[in-house]
Amino acid sequence: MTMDLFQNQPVARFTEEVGEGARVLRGLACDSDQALLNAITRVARQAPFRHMQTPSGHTMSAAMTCCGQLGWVTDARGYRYQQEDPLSGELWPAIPEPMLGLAQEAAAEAGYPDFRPDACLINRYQPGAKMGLHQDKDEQDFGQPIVSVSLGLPQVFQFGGARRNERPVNIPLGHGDVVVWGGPSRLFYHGVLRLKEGEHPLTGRCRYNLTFRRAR
Ligand code: MD3
Ligand code: FE
Repeated sequence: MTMDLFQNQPVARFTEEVGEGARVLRGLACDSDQALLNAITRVARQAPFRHMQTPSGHTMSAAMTCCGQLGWVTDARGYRYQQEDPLSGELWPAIPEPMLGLAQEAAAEAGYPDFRPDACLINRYQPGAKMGLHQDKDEQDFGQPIVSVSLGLPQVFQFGGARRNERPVNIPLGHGDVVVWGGPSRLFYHGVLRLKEGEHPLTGRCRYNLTFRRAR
C-alpha cells in the first residue's frame, strides 16, 4: 500500500502474487517512464550496451550494460560482479536517482523497506532476442530480493520453479510493470521468450529490463 500525495489516503494498487514471494506491481514505472529512459541513455553514454559472451562461448542475444557499485559480467572466465566496466576499465556509472527511487519504492511495497541495491543490470532486447531459463545466484545474500522493471515492447516472461525440470508458466510483462522477486521465488528458474516484432512510442523496436540487486 502507498499513500496518496494529496489526500494522504492509502491507494489500493493492483498487485498480484505470481509465485511464492513474487509480487507484480503493474504499471508502477509508468509515471516515471521518460525519466527512466533518459537515465538509461545517460548510463549507456558512459557504459555502452554490449553483447557479452557466455563461459561456453555463446554471444548473448540481449545487449547489456550496468550501473551501481557493481556490474554483472560474463565472459570466457565465467559469471561475476565486478566494480569496473571491462570495456573501459572505469567504474560503472552510479545508479541514477529515478531508478534507485523506483526500486526502493517497489521493494518497500513488497515488504523490503531496507532494500539498498548495489548493482543494476540493464538488458536491451530487440526483436528475436531472448534469455533462456536460468537462476540468478551470483549474489551473496539470497534473502535480498531482486526488483525488475520492464519498459517498452511487451515480452513473455517464463516463471519456473526451484528445479529446472518444473514446467514454467508464461507471464506477459508490459511497459511499466515492476516485479519484486523475494522469498522462495528469488531462486526460481526464469527466462524470457523471443521478443516479437513491434514498435513502442517511447522505446521504438525494443524492450528494456532493469534488474536491481544487492550483490554483496
Ligand atoms: C526471478 N532478466 O537479468 S526480468 C536477468 O526480462 C533476467 O531481462 C529477465 O532474468 C529480463 O537475470 C527477466 C524478471 C526477473 C529478473 C530476475 C529474477 C525474474 C527473476 C531473479 C530471480 C527470480
Ligand atoms: Fe535472471
